[in-house]
Amino acid sequence: MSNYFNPEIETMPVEDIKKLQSRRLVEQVKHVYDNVEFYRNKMDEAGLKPEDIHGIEDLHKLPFINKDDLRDQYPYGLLGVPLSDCVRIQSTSGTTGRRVVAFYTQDDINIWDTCCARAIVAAGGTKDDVVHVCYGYGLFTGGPGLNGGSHMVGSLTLPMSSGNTDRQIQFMTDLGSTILCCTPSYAAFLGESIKEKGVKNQIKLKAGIFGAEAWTEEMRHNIEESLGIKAYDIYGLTEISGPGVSFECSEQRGMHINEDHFIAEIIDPNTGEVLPEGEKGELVFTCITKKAFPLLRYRTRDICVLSRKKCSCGRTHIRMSKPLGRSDDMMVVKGVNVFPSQIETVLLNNGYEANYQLVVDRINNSDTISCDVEWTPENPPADEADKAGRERKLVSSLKSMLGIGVEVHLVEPKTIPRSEGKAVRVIDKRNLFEDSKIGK
Ligand code: DLL
Repeated sequence: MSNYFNPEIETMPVEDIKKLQSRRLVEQVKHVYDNVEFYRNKMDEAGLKPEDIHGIEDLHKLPFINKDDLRDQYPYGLLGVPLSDCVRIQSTSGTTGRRVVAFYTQDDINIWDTCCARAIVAAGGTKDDVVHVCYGYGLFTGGPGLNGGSHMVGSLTLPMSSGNTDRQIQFMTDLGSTILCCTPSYAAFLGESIKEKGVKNQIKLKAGIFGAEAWTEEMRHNIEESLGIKAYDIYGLTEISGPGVSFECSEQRGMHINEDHFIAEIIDPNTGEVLPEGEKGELVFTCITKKAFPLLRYRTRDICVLSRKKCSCGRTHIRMSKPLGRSDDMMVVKGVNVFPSQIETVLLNNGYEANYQLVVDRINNSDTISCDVEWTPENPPADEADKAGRERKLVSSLKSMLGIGVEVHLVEPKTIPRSEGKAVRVIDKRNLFEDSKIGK
């Protein structure tokens, strides 16, 4: 039985993939030049016309786009089709200017579902499987993406969404879920809960597709042990469609990028110079088929390595390592993208200064985030009750900004450690990023 969803594409000779990419890139550049004023202006500024792009060898001539551009163009500035041709939006977390709203035509959704279907089939999924999706549904891309992929494969799809662990386990045992899709930290938590309930012998899971946050090989091993499955990584980002931009095959040595839809580059995050294959740098994606939200040379800020080394699974699409870090200060906490600047905004809006320290940890497979904030010397709390009241107010403002609970402690001025005069803003104790294992 084939473990490819689109065998002819997934195993296409590399030269043919490059030709396909070139053809699609030329069409896409014309599409954005004709339909998106933002791109037209950027290309005009760079003295570029669509005719100057003949194929992937000319990709480096196009300007980069980054998260600030998305913010400036929010909400409709990057639309490549009339709004009436769009059928869906998805969005990242965050209620500040960091929010990204991505638009999809029905064809764009089909492309996204296909990418996720490839990931499910690579993990051994068939129409006879029961795919249990407990990524969040709604604006987050995790639930809808794997849901759509599972439909395409023809599997029975359980749209569980996140939370309510007892119910998850109940459905898992009653309906015989065979493939689990969720964040790796939730998978680890489910593994423990199943053990505590003593129902492991009633679980039929064989594989899991886990992503949206960094996880280590050690965590993979623990999840595989506790759930008795093979655990596969999946990567993606809202801006580029969602999960399924790349996915792991049974070799578990990097994630194959769906190169018929996305061109990947690695650049030096400081200079923007394109780096040769095998070097570590910032991952940049160009969407060559999506029409509603067609990002070209989008800087992901994820630090990765690419490899074209032959993969014994037979797939020819280039592989990316797990993200090895970020070139900005974004953290993924409880599956939510968090920027320290969002926390700063809340503090400033509440009359504090930016003297704070975030401590992020992972305890019993669940992320925790706490924030020490110095009160200002002019406005110390009157007593313990006043202090507790102010902390509660900050907790609630942070919750509405980030969508997750942050523990807040008000502390005396000048008690947060400074390094070279600056407060050390973030201590991430989770140690999530490992060295690249790709191609080794
Ligand atoms: O996290 C999409 C997704 C959903 C991927 C479900 C996989 C599974 P965003 O919320 O836009 O989209 O966050 C994207 O999350 O730039 C990475 O920094 C991080 N990330 C995503 N997948 C992985 C992974 C979704 N497998 C940001 N390993 C990306 C490490 C990941 N980090």
